[in-house]
Amino acid sequence: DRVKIQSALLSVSDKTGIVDLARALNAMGVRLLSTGGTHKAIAGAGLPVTDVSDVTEFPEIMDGRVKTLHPRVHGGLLAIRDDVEHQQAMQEHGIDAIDLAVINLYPFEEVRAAGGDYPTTVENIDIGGPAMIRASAKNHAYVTIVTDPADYEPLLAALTSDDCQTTYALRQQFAAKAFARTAAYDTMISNWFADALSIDVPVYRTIGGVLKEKMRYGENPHQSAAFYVTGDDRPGVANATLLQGKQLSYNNINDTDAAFELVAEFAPENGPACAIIKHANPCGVATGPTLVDAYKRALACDSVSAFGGIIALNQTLDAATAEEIVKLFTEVIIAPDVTEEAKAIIARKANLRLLTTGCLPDPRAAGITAKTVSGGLLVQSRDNVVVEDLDLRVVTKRAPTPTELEDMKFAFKIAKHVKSNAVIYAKDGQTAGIGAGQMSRVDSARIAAMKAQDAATALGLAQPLTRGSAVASEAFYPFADGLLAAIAAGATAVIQPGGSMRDEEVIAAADEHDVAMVFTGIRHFRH
Ligand code: 93A
Repeated sequence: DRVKIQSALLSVSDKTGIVDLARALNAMGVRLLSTGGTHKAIAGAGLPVTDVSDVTEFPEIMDGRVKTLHPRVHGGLLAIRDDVEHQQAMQEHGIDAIDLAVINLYPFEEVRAAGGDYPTTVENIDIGGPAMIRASAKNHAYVTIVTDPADYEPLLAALTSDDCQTTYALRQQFAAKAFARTAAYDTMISNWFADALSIDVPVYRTIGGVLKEKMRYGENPHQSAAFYVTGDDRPGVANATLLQGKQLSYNNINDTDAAFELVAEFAPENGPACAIIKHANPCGVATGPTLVDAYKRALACDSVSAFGGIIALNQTLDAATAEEIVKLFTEVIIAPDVTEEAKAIIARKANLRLLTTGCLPDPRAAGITAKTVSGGLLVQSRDNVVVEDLDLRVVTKRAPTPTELEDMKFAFKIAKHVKSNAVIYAKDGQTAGIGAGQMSRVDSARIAAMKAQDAATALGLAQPLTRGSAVASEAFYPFADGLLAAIAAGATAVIQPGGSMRDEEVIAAADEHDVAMVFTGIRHFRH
């Protein structure tokens, strides 16, 4: 199963390590072939290398769009070496076998990320490269395909130790990686089109990404896990900078994403906001006059659950907030930025991960979300509805006061990020109690009220913050019972989608208790 490498085609956009690789291959007696720019780099180092145009006896044309798309190249990669007819074809058409292909692609992802204009981005769609990669990978019985500069070293190690040969197992591994690369490349291209055309629905979109890192384990220690990046430039955990602390775990990444997406509902210019997340659900969210106030107010909602949580901030982490945060055990902080002073304070906790993103993601932006089911993937456009854009309809006799209305909107924003059934009590820009993930809406209302009572006891308050609060439900109340549970907890204002068969009954119950209620017409299921 060993194949001796006698000839190699090198065609790379990322020229990292290519000259060293060419030098080592040359020293082992491998004949080198190369395309324009790569040829220039290798020949420039004084190494013998043949230009691919001399092999094809055809010049590179159309600004390089057609340089390797030729039977002498593809025949050399695809020929079955011990097939008599293939051998005849090679002789007849002057095709030489190519045993090793080293190829990396036009930097489509980088050009896209750098905000390249439409024609530039299109020009960076590589055609010849993927064709050669796929041809080589298909013919891995004979051909070795290397698509990643990180693999030059292992390749050379294998060749050096084995008389310039590769094993079938190694070629298979490289082939698998090669197809992953071309698949991810095309995914990036189709998603770029979807973005460029503002296609908000999951057609013409494919799901896939490039391996960013392997994790030590998944949701549980017996599960393996890896993190793939999709090339989407949405600021967040996938492209954040880790300033300190160890690598993020699978659960950290999931929770950090939930935290940052939630806090991004609060535009920084409207004032500081903080969200504290546990198990992908918020255990406290608050705004405040300063960032440290926002943090303290978020923490007050459920300081017990906040232990070991994830903190997301909508503004630059400052020293005052950092001083408060380090008092409690926290897993991750994510913020747009951090001051030098705050950085030094966080540094006192070596294990605390600190991530910065530069800015917040746009909650109104289009995009997709996906999850797996057995044998399939469910894909949908992201929930980019923002409560400020909704036409809120007052359905009760009493209209909400301006303060109630603010708290309603605040609570509904949070409801979008809480597992259904979600019930959120809020007062003065602070969550008073959050009920998440219950199978019954009444239970969510009760749990939220119970947590508010616990918080009041812990803080030594005379009564829980649910007294005189606004309550949000992410989906309609099917019966009046959930609403009555909220009223029993002291809510005076209710925001919910409406649209239940029993809306009349629910509205009547609100009116009976002089509660103000608005319908959003939009629900935020999160299952
Ligand atoms: O423009 S292409 O789609 N047409 C081709 O025939 C072709 N052959 C190689 N792109 C092509 N390539 C790509 O050129 C390779 O994938 C590689 O990324 C790049 C190397 O070009 P150079 O050696 O001129 O820098």
